Amino acid sequence: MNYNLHPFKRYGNNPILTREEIPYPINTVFNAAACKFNGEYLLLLRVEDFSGISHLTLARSRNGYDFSVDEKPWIVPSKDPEYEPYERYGVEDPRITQIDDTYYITYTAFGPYGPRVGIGRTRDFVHFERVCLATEVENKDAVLFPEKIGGYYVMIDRPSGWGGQQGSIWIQYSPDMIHWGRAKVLLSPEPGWSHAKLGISTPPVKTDRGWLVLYHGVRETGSGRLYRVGALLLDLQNPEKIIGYTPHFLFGPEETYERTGDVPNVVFPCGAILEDDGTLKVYYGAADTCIALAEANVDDIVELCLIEKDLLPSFK
Ligand code: M1P
Repeated sequence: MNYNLHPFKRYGNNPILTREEIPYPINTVFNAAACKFNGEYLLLLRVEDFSGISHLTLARSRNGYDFSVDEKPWIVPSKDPEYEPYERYGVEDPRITQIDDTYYITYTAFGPYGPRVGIGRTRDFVHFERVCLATEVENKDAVLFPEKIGGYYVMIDRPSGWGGQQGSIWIQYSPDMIHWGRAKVLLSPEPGWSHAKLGISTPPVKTDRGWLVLYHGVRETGSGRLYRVGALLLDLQNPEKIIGYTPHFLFGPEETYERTGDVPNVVFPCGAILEDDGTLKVYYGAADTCIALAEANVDDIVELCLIEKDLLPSFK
């Protein structure tokens, strides 16, 4: 049987947001979290200012394609002494997970000691409350599962450089969203398209065949890093168990806006919305300079994870 190994279709009017659409002067806008709230599509944009520091600003849409950006930033580096030393250089790369009536936002808190995972929450996208800095430094690309599993909140993250392994994806648990532990490696870089490092891209989407997560894989080339996207399928009851995996990338930089920018050859999804008809809308930063959208049928991605399960990483 012939499978389409690259199931994503780019939106015809990409990029959907560039710095021209931000109502105040900025350098770049990229890597946006996504969710639906009160019948609207929301993007939480990573906006980098001219000093190189990032903050987060909301954009809103009725159809998921045409967005208008709020007049002012929403989440900026904290002045609270508990957070300030760790967010001094910016808040970056958010992801949103709805758990019951609360929207949790994981983000990279970046400061002089390195990146840490921050968690905050909102119920109305007006008030934002920081919950904790969930990890120590050299950790980022964190996503939360949309429900407790076995009585625990579950997070996937990417600590780097520990145990001699660079850039593996890990999983850990918390009883209260503050204290995290029982950390284990989920997936490590393998030779090939993602040999240099991995990171989870989008929060887990529940399907009847498993938790679907998109991840990015990085290849070091003679011309710099190449960021592309693959998929993982995790067991619904035991998300430490990988039940499907694409050993090849599903989506990578091809268009000029993905090939050219502040950091060339990067597609970096942080948000995915599953529509009722099975379309997965994936919002991604392109070349660390703008935001674009690609869509695929969720079953096609799940199928690709499952047909090649014989190629599951050897440690599983
Ligand atoms: O420049 C590409 C990406 O590089 C970093 O991602 P990661 O640490 O996962 O490799 C981040 O700075 C990210 O924001 C950026 O898009």
